[in-house]
Amino acid sequence: MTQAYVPPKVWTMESENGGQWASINRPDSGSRFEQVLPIGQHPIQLYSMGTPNGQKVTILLEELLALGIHQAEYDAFLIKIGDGEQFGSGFVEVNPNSKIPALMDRSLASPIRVFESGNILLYLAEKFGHFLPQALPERTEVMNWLFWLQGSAPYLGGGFGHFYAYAPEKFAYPINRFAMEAKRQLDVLDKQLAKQTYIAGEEYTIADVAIWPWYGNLVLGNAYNAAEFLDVQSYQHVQRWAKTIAERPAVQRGRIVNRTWGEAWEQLAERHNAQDIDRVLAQQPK
Ligand SMILES: N[C@@H](CCC(=O)N[C@@H](CS)C(=O)NCC(=O)O)C(=O)O
Repeated sequence: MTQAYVPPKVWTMESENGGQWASINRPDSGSRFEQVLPIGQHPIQLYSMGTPNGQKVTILLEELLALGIHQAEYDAFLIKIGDGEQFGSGFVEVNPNSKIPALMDRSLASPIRVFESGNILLYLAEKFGHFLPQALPERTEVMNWLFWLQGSAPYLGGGFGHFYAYAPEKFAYPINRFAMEAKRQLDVLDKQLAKQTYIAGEEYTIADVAIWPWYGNLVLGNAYNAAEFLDVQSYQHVQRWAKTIAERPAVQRGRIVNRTWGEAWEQLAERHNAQDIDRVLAQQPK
């Protein structure tokens, strides 16, 4: 057995821990350098990256545009979180928590900043009046699942994904703990989706938009190289739901925005108009 770790009386940061994201992590917040964020021509300015949290917002924006809502036109600028761009003064003004995604709504006389991806989904759904039912019981069920996702995904990403895919070494204790939790969460979703087409009922809502980039990508084998390890095939209702959503044109468009890895046809660093996405998707092999 390796020597047990004995915590010191007071924790201090002694060195980088070597994990994939180690160089950007520090125990303090706030801006680290001066930065002016670019502003494009559209009312909505998004500063993001094509991680699951980023995909939530670009998928919803593309869904709104697919409904013909031109006011949802947006510029999506890439924030390279691996290079620490979220710690620039401009980004910190939009999100003091230094995490993507962050959005500025410049359609108003006094622009509004919106951060936290779940809140951005809620803001856009309310602003444009789509993907969130108005009646209290149905709306509450959507919010139940939106909050569920915001509370649960950190165990999948920061817990399971971190220790299984990104940590400098494989440690049994956290991998066992978070694999169990990830599978428990998948079972929650599977039981819910056994009863109905979408997460919150028969209607596709922002709850699905929030959950798919995390748990949909996971069961489709697009996250952490963990499909076999977590036996994702066994969650048949989540599989059915994930595939149905993956077929939506707006999902296929939104998932590639601010993404700079994967196949060439899934990478679009910045989006300023619909043709930017069309051009990339046209490279997809038939
Ligand atoms: N609760 C936040 C989480 C956002 C988040 O964790 N973003 C990650 C990328 S997916 C990030 O910006 N990480 C950069 C960092 O931690 O410095 C949300 O839902 O918006």
